[in-house]
Amino acid sequence: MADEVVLLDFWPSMFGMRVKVALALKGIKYEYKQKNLRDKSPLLLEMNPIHKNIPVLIHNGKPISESLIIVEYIDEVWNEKSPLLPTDPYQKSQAKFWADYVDKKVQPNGRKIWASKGDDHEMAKKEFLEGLKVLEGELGEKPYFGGEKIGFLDVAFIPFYAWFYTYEKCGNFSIEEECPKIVSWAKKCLEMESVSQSLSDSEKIYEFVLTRLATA
Ligand SMILES: N[C@@H](CCC(=O)N[C@@H](CS)C(=O)NCC(=O)O)C(=O)O
Repeated sequence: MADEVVLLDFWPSMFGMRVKVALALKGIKYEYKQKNLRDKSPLLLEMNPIHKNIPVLIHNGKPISESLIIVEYIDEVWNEKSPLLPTDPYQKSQAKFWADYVDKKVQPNGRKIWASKGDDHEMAKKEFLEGLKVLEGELGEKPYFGGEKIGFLDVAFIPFYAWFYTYEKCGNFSIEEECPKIVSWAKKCLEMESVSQSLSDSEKIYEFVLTRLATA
């Protein structure tokens, strides 16, 4: 029986983009269902009753939530093509550590850059760039965080590139000036169709943020 794969998502979500990149790298066909987060559908509430958020991957009727857990699941289920997590337990722990770092440091500060004002906004800008610089150190001279090939941390972090334009416009800074290696890494990832076709348009994300701020 063919696998039935459904993704519940909302297009600007960096978390949803992670899942799209992972599915594309593995060559998995799936049904994409755009969800309205202001008026949550019975399907979303049924599939993710705990957090009630996207993304949710539904594989043969069974839901999986939380983007990093979903990417790990995809990697385990469809492991023949483009393995993402290293098999070595220590290397695996490190990839997961840094993906968690992205969620704890990059995402909340990035959000505060557009969603806050005054001291909070300034602090977020500073901490966001500090976080990127730490990641730049982790990348070192490697082409990808995963080494010679795209890996788990690359998949976890690359969707933020689609948000860089918004952070730069709202924060009035240049990420390329501050963290040139991160931007070259992102451009290298985007050379892969699986990545470029899975990321939402940066300018549309910025328009979405402006509309959200205007209607908040
Ligand atoms: N930790 C979650 C975060 C998911 C998340 O924050 N999703 C947002 C969209 S970007 C959402 O569904 N928000 C709606 C809500 O929480 O009501 C993950 O990695 O999947």
